[in-house]
Amino acid sequence: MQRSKSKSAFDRAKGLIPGGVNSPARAFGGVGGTPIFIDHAAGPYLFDIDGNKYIDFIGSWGPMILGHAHPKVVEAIQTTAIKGSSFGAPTEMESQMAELIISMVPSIEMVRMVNSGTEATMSALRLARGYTGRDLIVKFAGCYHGHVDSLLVQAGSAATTLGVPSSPGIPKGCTADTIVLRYNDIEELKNTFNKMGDKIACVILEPVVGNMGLIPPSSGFLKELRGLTTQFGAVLILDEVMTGFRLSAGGAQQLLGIEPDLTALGKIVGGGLPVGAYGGKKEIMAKVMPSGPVYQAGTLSGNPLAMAAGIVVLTELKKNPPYEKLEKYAQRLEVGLREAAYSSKIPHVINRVGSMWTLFFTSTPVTDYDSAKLSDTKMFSKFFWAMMDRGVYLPCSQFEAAFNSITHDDAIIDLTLKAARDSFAEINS
Ligand code: KE4
Repeated sequence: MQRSKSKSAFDRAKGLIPGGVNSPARAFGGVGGTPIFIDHAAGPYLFDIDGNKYIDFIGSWGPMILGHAHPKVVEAIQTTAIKGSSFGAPTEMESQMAELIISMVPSIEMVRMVNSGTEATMSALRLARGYTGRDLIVKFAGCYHGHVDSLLVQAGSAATTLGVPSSPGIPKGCTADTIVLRYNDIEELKNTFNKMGDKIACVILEPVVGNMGLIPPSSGFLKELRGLTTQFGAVLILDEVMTGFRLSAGGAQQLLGIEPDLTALGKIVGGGLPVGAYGGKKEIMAKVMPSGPVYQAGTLSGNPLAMAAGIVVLTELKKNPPYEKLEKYAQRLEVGLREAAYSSKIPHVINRVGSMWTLFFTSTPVTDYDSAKLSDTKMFSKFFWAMMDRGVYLPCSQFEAAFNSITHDDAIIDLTLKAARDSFAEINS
């Protein structure tokens, strides 16, 4: 495949935008080469500016569960836009969106719209600290919750694994109250709570991880976490920016039977427009300004266009739940990928929950960040480009999850498996 137009577009962009992209995840840093520049998309397909067509397994990193350019979403945005795009004043669409979210996510009794997943998690953290009057927060190494200062940390050397900033520009003070633990490590969790549970404001985690590649919670981990947070009066925040409305209509929490105190949402809730949300128990949400003292605001929060797109998508997911179909097709893909990798004698692990999955190039089970990092990223990159050249666009990093949409049907799965068989053979030659 020739991609000369993307190459020159990238050269142009690099002189204008840091790294040529408006988000690092798109820069192909994990696989090398030039990112493709997109002209348009439809259903399961992306079309780049060189006229190449790809089966898309990124789906805008999660939002496109109904496929790209869904007619109902397009129509909702068009008809709303002619009435004005933003007023800075309340509209009834915001209440309609709130009613939808509350009806679909059982633990959410009240919700506030924001403009990104980052804003959702940042606001939920501030609310948990304001509600409990405590400062310490717990996160897990490898989980990503957006570019929130206090969550851009790596495990520190201190015995309590207090966080140290993982980016320049973040003062030590911002992460000094962040404890970083190992995902799925129940013992470490228990020890931490027994040591300082009464000082912990909240625990935030991805209930099913997408940002280390796909990692499911081990059995008992979430239940233990719920028990400890309840016992010590800490707020349990589930970051469902990726998993919300994807793993079931009520997200990972409904699929796995865990009831958090607060939930952060994003991606699907905006139908591809910039939307985030955080919500949970009324008693906690009532602390958010102007009903309470915890400040949070946003010029474009709940804007009509984003509400229109999100309402269409959530309504569709509620009325015609696609989850059995998503499971059926994704399972077929998983089995086919295993067979293809196996017959090429390539060490691999596939982690999957519903329509989120990751093919790791490793022979070690992937259960946390350390085990994920044992993967052979060079093999991943070779596979990524072999698939690209066969018209399949995987997430451009070993440490990201792939996302199927309802348009990734049998025919698409067949095309993907054919490309995978040939790609495994190529990289193994
Ligand atoms: P945004 O601020 O990017 O809308 O959401 C941040 C966020 C929060 N929580 C979870 C679990 C997330 O996965 C994300 C964002 N996900 C990345 C993909 N790993 C978005 C891609 C990007 O940063 O460009």
